[in-house]
Amino acid sequence: MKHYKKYVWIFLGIIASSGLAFVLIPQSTQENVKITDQNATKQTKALYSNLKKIAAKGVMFGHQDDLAYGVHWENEKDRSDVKDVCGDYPAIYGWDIGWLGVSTHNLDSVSFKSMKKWMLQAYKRGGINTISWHMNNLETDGGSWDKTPAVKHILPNGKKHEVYLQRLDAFAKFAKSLRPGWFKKPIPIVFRPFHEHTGSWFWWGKGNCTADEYKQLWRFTVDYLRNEKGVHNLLYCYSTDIFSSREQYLEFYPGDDYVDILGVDNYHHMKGKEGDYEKTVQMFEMLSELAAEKDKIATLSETGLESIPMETWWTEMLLKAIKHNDKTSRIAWALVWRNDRPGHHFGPHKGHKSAPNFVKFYQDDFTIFEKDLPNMYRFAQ
Ligand code: BMA
Repeated sequence: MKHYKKYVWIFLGIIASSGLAFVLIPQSTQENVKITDQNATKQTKALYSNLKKIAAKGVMFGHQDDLAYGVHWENEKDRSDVKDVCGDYPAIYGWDIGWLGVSTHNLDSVSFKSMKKWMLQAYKRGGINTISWHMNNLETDGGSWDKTPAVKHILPNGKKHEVYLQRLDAFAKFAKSLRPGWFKKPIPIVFRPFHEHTGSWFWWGKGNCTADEYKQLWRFTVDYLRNEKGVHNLLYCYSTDIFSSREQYLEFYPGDDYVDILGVDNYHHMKGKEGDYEKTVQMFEMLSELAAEKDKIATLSETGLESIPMETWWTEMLLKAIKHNDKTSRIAWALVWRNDRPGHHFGPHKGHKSAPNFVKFYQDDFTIFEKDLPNMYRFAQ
């Protein structure tokens, strides 16, 4: 009997101390993170909170398809053109899921199975993954660049709505399958659908759908993934192409409750032509102001100069514009597009004439690569 009492006391002690811990450890750090999905995993909320913090300290470097292939190579274990040049991996990894649900490979021949493997590798090393979606035109079965109006048809009650749901189901399955271990939750992802809509080259772009249709599509997508499919590992990034006013940036904006990160894709004004630098700085300033007002994160979600003919592009164009002033330097990351072949690459590669300048960019105290990252998936104490 006496023996039994001892265990009761131990049990009560444990309950009391965990209650005390509950009171003493501030839950606020977690609960206060206001993101689109209030039921997002703890790691997803921590990522958002850490992205915000790191944005104030420097700019993270990102590269599309970094681990999948580079100029003159494909599918080599642990290889990366960026690492070949500077010795470290990018902090941000871009992936595209165009053709998900209809093919085993994406539109650039990256198999989804390998993509998943690379995303998990990046995560385990501490890197951050972001997904864009060059979705086919669901009205015609053409590519993203087929401008036939399709948005109105894939909205609820539209004739292609069911097809859209199938695509979202495929994505939900993919997103939920990104588990780093048997009992682990899926890894956080920055999801950036329907990008560059201020341009008119995609079927979801300006001129091919109305702003209202776009907003409806965005909200439907978020609600469906979050509420119907139970996907809770996403941060949502809205990204336009170049813009020249706040009004233009916000014309298709679905609302603060549906967006976590404000992005811009800027290739047009990154060419080193007269006026480019000023236009880029202005745009970064507007983006940074908007993000600050909305208490969100700003990013240069895509950029690059095809095949980088300007040898000093890394420090004299990209970094200089980001470091221009207090506002521009709040850009959290800059992601350059893929390294496909000598005539179509946006990252550096070994032997390329911009490689020495990229090393300078890498060595700059303001740039952040994978090894520089703190643990992005834990709330800092
Ligand atoms: C474009 C080009 C294309 C590619 C597409 C989607 O900018 O790189 O070759 O198919 O992006 O990644």
